[in-house]
Amino acid sequence: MTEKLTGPARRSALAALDGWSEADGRDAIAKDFRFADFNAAFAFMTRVALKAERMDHHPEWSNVYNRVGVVLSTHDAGGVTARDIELARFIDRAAAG
Ligand code: H2B
Repeated sequence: MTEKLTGPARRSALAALDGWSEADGRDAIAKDFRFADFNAAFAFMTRVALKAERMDHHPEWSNVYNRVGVVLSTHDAGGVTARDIELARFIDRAAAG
């Protein structure tokens, strides 16, 4: 199983990401995205969904029109692991188009 990221390794992994922060009240990272409209938001979610299936690692997310809130955590590990960091990097690229 992938190890939970803690301490300095976690802080530097998070610092290397763009705009991700510690989720409130749980061991997870989070970021909110805003797009031009629902079509752009859903296209983004589709790109992320296909990647999530390939990785067998899935985001927790919500969508309201052009906004998508994403929370990443590795359920099996009960916290943030390198798999969440990898998916977060992909998600940032997918949001950039
Ligand atoms: N996604 C996330 N975020 N964490 C997991 O531990 C996880 C997952 N486990 N997607 C996978 C699916 C597991 O439940 C299946 C059975 O491989």
